[in-house]
Amino acid sequence: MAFIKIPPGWAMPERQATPESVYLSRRDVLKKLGFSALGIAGLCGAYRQLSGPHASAFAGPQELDSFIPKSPNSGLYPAKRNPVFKLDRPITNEFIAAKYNNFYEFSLKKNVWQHISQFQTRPWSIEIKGEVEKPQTWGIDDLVRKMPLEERLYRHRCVEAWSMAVPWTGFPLKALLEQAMPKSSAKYVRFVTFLNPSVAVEQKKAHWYPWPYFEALTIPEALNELTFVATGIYGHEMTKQHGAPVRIVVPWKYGYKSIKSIVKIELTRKQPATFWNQLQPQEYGFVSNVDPDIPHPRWSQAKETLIDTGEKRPTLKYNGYGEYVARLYS
Ligand SMILES: Nc1nc2c(c(=O)[nH]1)N[C@H]1C(S)=C(S)[C@@H](COP(=O)(O)O)O[C@H]1N2
Ligand SMILES: [Mo]
Repeated sequence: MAFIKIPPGWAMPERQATPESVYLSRRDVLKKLGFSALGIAGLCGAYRQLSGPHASAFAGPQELDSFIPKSPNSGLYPAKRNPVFKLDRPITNEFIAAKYNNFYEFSLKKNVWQHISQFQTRPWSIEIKGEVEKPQTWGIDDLVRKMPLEERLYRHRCVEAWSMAVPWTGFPLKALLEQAMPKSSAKYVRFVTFLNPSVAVEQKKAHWYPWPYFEALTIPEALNELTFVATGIYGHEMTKQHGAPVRIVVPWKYGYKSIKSIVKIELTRKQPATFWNQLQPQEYGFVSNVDPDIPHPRWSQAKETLIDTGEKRPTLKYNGYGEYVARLYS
């Protein structure tokens, strides 16, 4: 298998940017959105409708707990933050990120959080197979205990032109693939989400989609140091709506490449089909790198809206991760 040279993290331009080390509190967000001190007092415990890209309602810490699956590994979070990965913007408010999701298995709208209460993420296993010397299956909790967890701050850019910036906890995909010993014949990595239509109701209702959700990367993309297997978010275990118990995070590509709640990883010789590319190839490619200069056929990609503050920002080529990945595409 081709092991590739990885440029040092300090080569990243965001390194100069102001670090944001604390998560915005609900109060800070309310302030940013223009609510007065009086308004904040009046809002205590209440839900507030927001327009535009904002979450339909704020979650509170207690409600958030209901989104976090019970597991024997909760003591491993928060993991130590890897200081290499800096942001050029504040971390997105956690409570808003919990109520503004794409997870089509549960809802075709952003209100995924209202459809996940029956979703069980234990027991859960992940299988690795295909072009590897050591195909194997791990139980999620054995896997998490085995891998060295770290926290990373990444930007996330959805193809729909909204974005967030969140602390993920997990480990590089490369470390996981190495356990299975890829053969030199492996050229691609395919990922598959669970299938359980009785719980994930859109897997039954939205019958025109080819469930279960599937995605793929090339081997050099999969081995890039940015490509992350996330088992946690915001310093605790992964919430159901963000893809519990384990998802992939590919921060220089549009969000649909970052597949949630995976059960299978398969190394292949040929380029695998991917969910959105198979459905609408004229709108969604296999590669799907974030690029402000290539408009979606139905909208511009030049700007993006931050989901908590509503701020608009220019979109960065490779979502700002060109130092790590541009050479993969030259
Ligand atoms: N299994 C699965 N994974 C998925 C999706 C999905 O519908 N199903 N949506 C994708 C899209 S379009 C985006 S933008 C991100 C959203 O991640 P978030 O809800 O954690 O912000 O998940 C991606 N992973
Ligand atoms: Mo997305």
